Amino acid sequence: MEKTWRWFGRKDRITLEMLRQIGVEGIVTALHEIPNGEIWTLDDINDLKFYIESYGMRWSVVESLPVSEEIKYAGTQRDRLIENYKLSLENLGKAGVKTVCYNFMPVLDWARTDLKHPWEDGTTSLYFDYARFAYFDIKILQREGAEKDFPAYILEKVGELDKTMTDADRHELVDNIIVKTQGFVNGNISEGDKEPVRKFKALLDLYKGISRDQLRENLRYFLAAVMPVCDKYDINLCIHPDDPPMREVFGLSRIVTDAEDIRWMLNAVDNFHNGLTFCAGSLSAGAYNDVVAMAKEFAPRTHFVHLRSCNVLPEGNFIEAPHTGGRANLVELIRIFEKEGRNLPMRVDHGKDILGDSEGGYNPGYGFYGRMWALGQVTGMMAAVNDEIKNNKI
Ligand code: DNO
Repeated sequence: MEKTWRWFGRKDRITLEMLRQIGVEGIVTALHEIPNGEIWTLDDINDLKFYIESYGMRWSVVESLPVSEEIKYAGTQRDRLIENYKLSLENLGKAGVKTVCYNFMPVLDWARTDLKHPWEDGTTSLYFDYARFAYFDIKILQREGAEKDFPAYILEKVGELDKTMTDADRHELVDNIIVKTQGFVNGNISEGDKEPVRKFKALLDLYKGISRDQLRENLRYFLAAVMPVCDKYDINLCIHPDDPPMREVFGLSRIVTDAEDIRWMLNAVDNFHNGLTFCAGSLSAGAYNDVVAMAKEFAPRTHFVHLRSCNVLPEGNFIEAPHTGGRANLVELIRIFEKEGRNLPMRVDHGKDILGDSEGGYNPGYGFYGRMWALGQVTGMMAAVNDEIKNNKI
């Protein structure tokens, strides 16, 4: 696999010079300053591409070319926005940037409740606490009917939390769930927004009455529309699984959560260019996902790999584990994807915050030392696996 790194553009404090020194071969990035739905011009793409190349690396993957909410809920502007998406894809194709990651999660991209969950060794990692998530939904968003979506033991915990949560705690929870984890990935809510909760509720309202089947149909419609451009330029479009892989969040369906969902979306538009970002971290957060079996099944349609692992905890919680642990079994995944033989771009996904990362002002999960440490570990695993392959041991 090609060792890549998610880099947030020229403003990123982690420079391309630093990345080259730690063995990074390709860059994963986006035109982060372009608002969702607008066209990525060939000039803007080339400008960033040449900058990356001037450091001896290539722009391997776009993460993400965001799909506008209107495309996901089939609003009146859907076809115009799909045309824009196609033009952006075409420009990427012309520039030779040919792996494009996106997701189809309504309103909220990935979800975490705690950004600095402490480990005994003094490091921290990202964490999902189901009761705190329910607290946000029921007590802060005050979403109609939210109580019905949670089991009794969680409702009990929400009641307990309500007795102890301070205003500052509530503020932090809002920040963690809909601001700090979102601004840099999808732009629906950004840091500095005055009333994030109100804005968020308005976005959720746009999806009222959209069933799971309808959302699936909207994904199929989008894929069918963009595939001819992908075919023409040989672009591998690869959907990111829903993170966490829950079938419903805030009353809205999620449609890329397990093997059955992925099978459905690959068959809905059965084209090699309609593929998957195999995010081992997202998938391993679902106890029902056998991540290794999924990798075996979907490797032929995987175009991009995110290596990370989770531990599923009781009561619907999960924690991001070190890359050598957790339930994803990264060694076995590396065997599967290396044997695929397509030099798939791979990035270590989030790292733990170590050695002062948490004071570094990085996007949550994207510190420097933690990810560098993980990349070192994965580089070692890859070397061992490639030795196994070379010597016919596997
Ligand atoms: C979080 C990321 C996601 C991912 C997008 C892809 O760290 O894994 O935000 O980039 O969902 O579209």
